[in-house]
Amino acid sequence: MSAFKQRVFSGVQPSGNLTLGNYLGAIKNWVGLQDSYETIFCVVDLHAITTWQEPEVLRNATREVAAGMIASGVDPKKSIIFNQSQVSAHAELAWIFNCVARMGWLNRMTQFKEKAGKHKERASVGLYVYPDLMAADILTYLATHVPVGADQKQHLELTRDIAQKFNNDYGVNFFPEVEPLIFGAATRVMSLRDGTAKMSKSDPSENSRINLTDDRDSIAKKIRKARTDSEPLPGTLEGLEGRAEAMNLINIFAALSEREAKDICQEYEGKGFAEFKNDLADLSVSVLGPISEEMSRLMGDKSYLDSILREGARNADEIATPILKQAQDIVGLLRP
Ligand code: AQP
Repeated sequence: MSAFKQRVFSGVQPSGNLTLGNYLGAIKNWVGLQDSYETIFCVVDLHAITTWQEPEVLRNATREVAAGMIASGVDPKKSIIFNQSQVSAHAELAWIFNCVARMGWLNRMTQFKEKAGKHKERASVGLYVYPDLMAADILTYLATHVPVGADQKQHLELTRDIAQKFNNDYGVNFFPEVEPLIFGAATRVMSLRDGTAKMSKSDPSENSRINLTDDRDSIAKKIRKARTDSEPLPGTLEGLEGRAEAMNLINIFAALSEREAKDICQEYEGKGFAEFKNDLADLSVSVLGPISEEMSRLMGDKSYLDSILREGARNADEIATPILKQAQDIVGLLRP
């Protein structure tokens, strides 16, 4: 039995509209964890500023991500919901981790390579050390489980490396080995325009993604316009090999309907995409429509959202600060 309390931590950046990828890969999965773990969910605004954000847009997006979590079923009475910059322990522990992590480890991070692109000398230093801050987000709560999409697996491995090196360097068993929770039928939702690219908030094409703020009409239109091939649907998962767009839509269908992808294949065997997309559009609208409407209602009540974030930050700080202090003591930082 682990000496660590079972605690879940996860976050989303307020770097644009929440997407169906954020919902199926992360937020939807958080909802069911609230009854079996102590759960802490964070709007990671310090991560968002690793790439330029217009200040007023960032403030709005921070509230909107909180609204998206609540509208999706994250319950402020069961979970701590707050934004990262209100709890200074994240940034303080991240500095210690900047001194623990090795350049060679960060050089291997594929997300930095993808986001910095060809001009990495022009990327912010913050973007480079993003995984150290993510490790601090998790470990300043001694969280044991982290529900994320498949794209975050490498960063969670780095979090484990940092925890292990810290424990080894200082001869302690202070930070736990965190476990990624990557589950659901759509752990990597792909762009609706290109089945080989991840659906992302920052994709310049609006039609590449479904935003959680999209109204019912836009959701249905984007699904109907989604890129596909000209073959009928196969009856098995093997038949989806080499058909990235078809596989993506089947996975989205399975995740939204909470069914197995193989059963969806069986049901639509030999059918064309027009019929399948009609059904997927109806399903998407029935699941996402109410979330979008609740988000817009919540966005009309900013003082309620701010009170949730304030209260959440107070509760998060109560857990994080004593843990940070212990880490500082272990390192030898004097606080007389
Ligand atoms: N396409 C996706 N499929 C499955 N899961 C996804 N996640 C993001 N995109 C997908 C998961 O959502 C959580 C929050 O992600 P994030 O906002 O912190 O960062 P990200 O992964 O960089 O998301 P985006 O949408 O791609 O943002 P931008 O465009 O700003 O970089 C994570 O658990 C992530 O796995």
